[in-house]
Amino acid sequence: MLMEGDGMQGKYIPQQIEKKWQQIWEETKAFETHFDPNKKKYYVLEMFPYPSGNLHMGHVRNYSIGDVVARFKSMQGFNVIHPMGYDAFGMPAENAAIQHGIAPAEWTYANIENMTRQQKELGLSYDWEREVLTCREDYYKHTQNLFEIFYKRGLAYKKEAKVNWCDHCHTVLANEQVEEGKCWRCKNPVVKKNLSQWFLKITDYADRLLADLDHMPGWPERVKIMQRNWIGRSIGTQFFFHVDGMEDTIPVYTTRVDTVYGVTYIVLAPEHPLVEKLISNNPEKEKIQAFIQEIKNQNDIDRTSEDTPKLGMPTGSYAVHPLTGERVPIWIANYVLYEYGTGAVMAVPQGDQRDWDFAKKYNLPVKIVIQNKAHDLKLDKMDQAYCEDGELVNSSEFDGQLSAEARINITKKLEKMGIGEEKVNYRLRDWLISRQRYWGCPIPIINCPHCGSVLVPEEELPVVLPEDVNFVAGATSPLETSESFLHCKCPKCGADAVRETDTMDTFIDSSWYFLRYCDPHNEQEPFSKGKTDYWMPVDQYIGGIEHAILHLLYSRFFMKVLQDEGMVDYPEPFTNLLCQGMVLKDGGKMSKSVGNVVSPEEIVGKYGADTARLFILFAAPPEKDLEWSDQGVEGSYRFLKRVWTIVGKYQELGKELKGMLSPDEVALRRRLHQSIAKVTEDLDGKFAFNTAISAIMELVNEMYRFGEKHSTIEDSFAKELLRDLLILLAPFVPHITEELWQGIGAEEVSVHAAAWPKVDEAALAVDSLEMAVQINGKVRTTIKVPVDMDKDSIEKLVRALPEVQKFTEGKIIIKCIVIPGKIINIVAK
Ligand code: ANZ
Ligand code: ZN
Repeated sequence: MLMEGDGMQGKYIPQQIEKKWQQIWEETKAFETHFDPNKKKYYVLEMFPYPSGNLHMGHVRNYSIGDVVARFKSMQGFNVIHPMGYDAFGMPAENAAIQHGIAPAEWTYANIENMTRQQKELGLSYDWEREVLTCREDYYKHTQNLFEIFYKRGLAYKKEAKVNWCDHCHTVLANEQVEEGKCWRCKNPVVKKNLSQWFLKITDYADRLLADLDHMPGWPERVKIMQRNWIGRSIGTQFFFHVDGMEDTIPVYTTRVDTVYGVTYIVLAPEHPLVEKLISNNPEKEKIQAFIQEIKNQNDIDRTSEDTPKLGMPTGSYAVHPLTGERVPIWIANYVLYEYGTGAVMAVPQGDQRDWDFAKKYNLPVKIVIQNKAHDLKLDKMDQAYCEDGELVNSSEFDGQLSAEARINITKKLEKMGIGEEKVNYRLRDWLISRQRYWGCPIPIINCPHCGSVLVPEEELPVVLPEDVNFVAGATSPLETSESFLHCKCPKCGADAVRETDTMDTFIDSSWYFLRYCDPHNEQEPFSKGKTDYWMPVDQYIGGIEHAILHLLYSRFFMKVLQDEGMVDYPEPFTNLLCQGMVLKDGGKMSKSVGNVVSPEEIVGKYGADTARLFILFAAPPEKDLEWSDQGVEGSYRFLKRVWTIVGKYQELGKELKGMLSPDEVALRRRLHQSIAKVTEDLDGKFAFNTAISAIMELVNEMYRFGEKHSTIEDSFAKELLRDLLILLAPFVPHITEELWQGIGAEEVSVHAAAWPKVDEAALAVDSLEMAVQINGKVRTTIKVPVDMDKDSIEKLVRALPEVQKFTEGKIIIKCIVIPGKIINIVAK
């Protein structure tokens, strides 16, 4: 017996063959792709990494998945584009500069070099000719170009606003980058600051971003749900209350105007501009002002969370209910946000839990206006709000109406009175893109004392990042310290002016990189339409779920704007999206702080890239979390050694030339074609890599069994078997298959240039024969069974036949004798 890992080709030493093939692939430009409108394209893309310094297992998983898809599609005959690049602007580079005095560019390029080497050592089939680095002038020049397009379309504007500020990162953040009140990057609490900042008008696209989600069957449902919730469209009614004894009105927004007769007070956000006026005659004025200050320091998430204690104070003023004429008190409370709706709500304790809690705490009245027959709501029996729809009571002429029709009718009435209308509201806010940091794309704006904000003329782009800056932790934007950068002339009037010193959110860089890959060397424009018309949209995008509402929403927004600009022909960038699961160790996420990190370099060094890839693809379906297992890695390594050995062995066995297959060979060929069918089905859009790999493992086991029984095999079949086995394995383990391919005498120089095998339906067919079934001496029926079926299985089938059950009803089967190939004899009494 041969030892596993040995073969007629010598020992399996992955470190040697992997290096060798990586070099050959690079020299022969094996994965370069070319624009060719005559060929059907396939665009597979993995989210490009931030150059933090080293690949982690999450990267390896991401890239391995993409690489299988790319190689598989390419063997299926598609013109595959599979690019890679780096999301290279960002804070860690700048922090390195502050802490260690290394220039951000130097730090970044060194990391990119190291990570690219690690990627190459994984044998990934990237077209490196298309590499995109967002921090390079040849890229950010076009990012600036796109900003100018947004600006000219009225989609970029500067506004003073209360914004999210991270004191640790020393910059502002977009709403999408605040997670549970904390900075998404450093987890420090976010505070509010009033600053003049640049925004992109993503809210103009809220309805399209929402509506198109309904036509994206290739996206996971949970990502679409997250985006829907983030956009947060609601249909309601906006109308106003008069302030008693004043000219002022208070507009409110409600989705439950059917509850309007249950309003017992009004609540304003502490930031509401009317507050000052309403409290001006209140003797407690100073106390209220102190309270307002306190609330302003609470973040929005805390303020609206169900479990945060509701805090409030009465203003002392009253509003007049427009339908009943009743006077209701006006309060200020933490649970109303200034940025949403009108910053004021009509409070209905019966129908809203927050209002209920608040009313109970501050002894405000509760009125029942929605009744439910099944519940028979009574005030003294309720211990929480009743938030559902129902039938209106205590609601004047609307009594007896159901909530849904009452909403329409009450809105109509308010409309007639000239004080309200139906209103659609979104939770989505405009995208704040200014960052007070250095290592990002400069905003191409010049601030002129006479002309205000002026765009840098297109022909003067890029606005280059200067190098004469000071990185002082906690200082203002470092670009302000560069004299050479700061001072310039206004392009409009020629006066002395200064440049904008904020840089752009790096999520802008990543909102269009997939377009640049289609045309990476274009100096004139970000990309040519001809190129993106052919390559776009991305057919398969692969990345982590953490980008569900950041990068994935921003990129969709960009595509739509560029479509309106006539630069692209598609409304959506990514047709299919796969969100891979996490890589865990001992049940927890691999992380430096926990100390459970397994380094890809170490695994690749010890077992080779093929083993690492195989383990990762085999251990779990791609969307599920994957538990790291050293035994699993060993198992994958052992399997590859088995493949190595069996391929060698079959080359020796394949000598016979009898021109036809023996029954055992027919059975093995059937197994081969079953495997081809299974692997093809599993890879084609399903990404069931783990079950595809098990099918190949079973085939290999079958080959071993055959090899123990026989000393020869029909030569032409041996060739087919080895060829197809290596092709099936090639997308997963590209090096070992390429090496073995050289020995089997195949026509194509590379396994990766071979065509994906077709299933031979004839090989799947199983020869069957007909057998008579005798019961107590009489032939009652016949049965068709495969030739190679064993006696026990035949007996089971026969006992289940309806005829057999009919003729043995009420009797016991004493004997069932199977004479293979002939007859089945049943004796029943
Ligand atoms: C009265 C009412 C009665 C409400 C009831 C609900 C239930 P969505 O669906 O998310 O749009 N609201 C409005 N503006 C607010 C703000 N600035 N801060 C906090 N809450 C605000 O939610 C709309 C509902 O949220 C509105 O409908 C309002 O409360 C509250 F039985 O008005 B409702
Ligand atoms: Zn931060």
